[in-house]
Amino acid sequence: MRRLILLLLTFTSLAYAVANPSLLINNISNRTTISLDGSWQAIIDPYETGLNARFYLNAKVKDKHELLEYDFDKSDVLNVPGDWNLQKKELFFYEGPVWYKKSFSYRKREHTRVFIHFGAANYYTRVYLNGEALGEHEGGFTPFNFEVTDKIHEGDNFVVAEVNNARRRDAVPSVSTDWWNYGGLTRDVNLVEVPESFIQDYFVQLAKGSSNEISGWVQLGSAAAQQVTVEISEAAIRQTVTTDATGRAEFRFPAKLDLWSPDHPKLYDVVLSSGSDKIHETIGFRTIETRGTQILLNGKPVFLRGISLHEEAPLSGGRASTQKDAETLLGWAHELGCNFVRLTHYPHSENMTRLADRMGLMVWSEIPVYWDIDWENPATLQNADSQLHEMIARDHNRASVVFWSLSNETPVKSARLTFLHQLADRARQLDSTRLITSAMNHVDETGPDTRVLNDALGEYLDVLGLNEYLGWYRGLPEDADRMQWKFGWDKPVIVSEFGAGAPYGRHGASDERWTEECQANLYQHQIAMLKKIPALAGMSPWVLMDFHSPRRLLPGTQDYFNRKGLVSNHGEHKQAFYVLQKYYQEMDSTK
Ligand code: GCB
Repeated sequence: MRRLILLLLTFTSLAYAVANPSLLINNISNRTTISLDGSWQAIIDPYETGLNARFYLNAKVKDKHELLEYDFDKSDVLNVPGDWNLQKKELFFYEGPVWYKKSFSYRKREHTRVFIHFGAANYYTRVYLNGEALGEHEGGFTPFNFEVTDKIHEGDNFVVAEVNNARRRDAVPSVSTDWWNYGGLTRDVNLVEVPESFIQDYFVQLAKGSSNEISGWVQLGSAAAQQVTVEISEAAIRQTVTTDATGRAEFRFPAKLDLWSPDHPKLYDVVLSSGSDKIHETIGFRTIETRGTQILLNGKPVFLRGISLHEEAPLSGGRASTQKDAETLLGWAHELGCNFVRLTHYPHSENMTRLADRMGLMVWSEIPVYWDIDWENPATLQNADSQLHEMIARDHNRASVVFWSLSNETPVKSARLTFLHQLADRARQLDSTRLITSAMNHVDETGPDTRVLNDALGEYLDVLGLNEYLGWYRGLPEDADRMQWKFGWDKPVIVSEFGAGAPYGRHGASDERWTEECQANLYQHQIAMLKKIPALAGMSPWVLMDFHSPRRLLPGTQDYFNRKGLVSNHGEHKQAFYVLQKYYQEMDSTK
């Protein structure tokens, strides 16, 4: 009897066991891919019927008596990549599962492994190929892939993905955010073909603390001892290493390189080859470190002239996904005079970080540990950890990325400190070359005109991010004139947010809330205040462009938009844009 129970238990747990994605393949855009973007049939499933009804089988009725209560081929379509909210009026507020199906034809190739790769899907995704479960993924902004070599058919295939953006208390982010919960297959979906033994990932960066030595590692997609060559012909570098039995090799070698910086965003063609696999990558080399309250780029102090932005599509709205979206957003940052962008509050698409590499913009990249989350839940920590891992894995060769940010405006309590401490350790273990930061907003009011940032989290960070809304949520813009700031650590400070809301074209007196004049006035007083903070190493005001938010309800003014943009969602530039631009341009010319 006991054996039977044990057997049953094992069987049940196997039946429900869900596979995690395979190890992430780096640099999809330079591999052989077959795009699965375009129209996907979609079933909106508000009562979560699909799993029990086995939608993933994509069944068809075979005779007239058969009962089947779904049919992908008679269902409406959604475009991929894209959120569903802005594609169909009735989905604007929808939060729940949507089942996507795409049929495609495939020609098998010998000695080739195949993976299905998702740039991102918000939030929780289960994937099936030809009716067979591939696995699940949690987290709305990072890539994942599953190997399908043994499951893909010659000829006709179909892939089904159930994407569910229902908010959950234990999720990351949790139930409340000040941005739209866009659901769907929001980034590209591709089949990726690689040789049997292939270069799955690599880290090719300047060694920590050195500007003339490259150090890093390469990981093959199979456990094999094999030679890998790293070549940067423009710098006369050719190094060969041999992987160990797990397919991994580490290396360190001298390199004479022209360093990457905003003024000179030099990128090299780096070629990695092993057996029949060969992959090109563009990598810039730079150092980033701190000394007291300074941030040093390539050994020299740099002030980060930044702006925060959401990944919202300019003009059309919705989740941004195209190269053109990235060009417009970062183009505005460039026009502002920025050398830095804070990509809030989740990892943006790879288009953004690759473009930032080319444009010479330093990047703050962040995971959506936002406001209050379920700090004491080990599954929540595990989830945040895997999102951190995926963010770093995707972008760890980008010169532009100088900060990994762990969190935004999290409440001060001990469970949160333990949680974030573990993430800080983890980030450093995954990448020791970049700086670790977080945006904090808990300050002590030690007097009417004095504020102290003393959040214990500062201990674990390299750079202190401070969000302060003096003059908007509290007090008047003029209060900034008297405000004195102190910090609990001798570390660089970035004022990672300040701002005020104004719909474009609303004019009035500078003390009238919601006018462009009021927003511009607040920027003037903030800039004057920030200039007086000796530890200030940079800033990224809130925010580049107006963005959709379910928390911004004032009719005629907000209409579900956070209006703190310097640019409207139609691209019009508000007065405050020019206030900040003038400050950044003057600063740039005097540096
Ligand atoms: C914040 C948050 C950001 C909000 C912003 C606001 O402090 O970090 O996500 O959108 O304030 O507009 O209130």
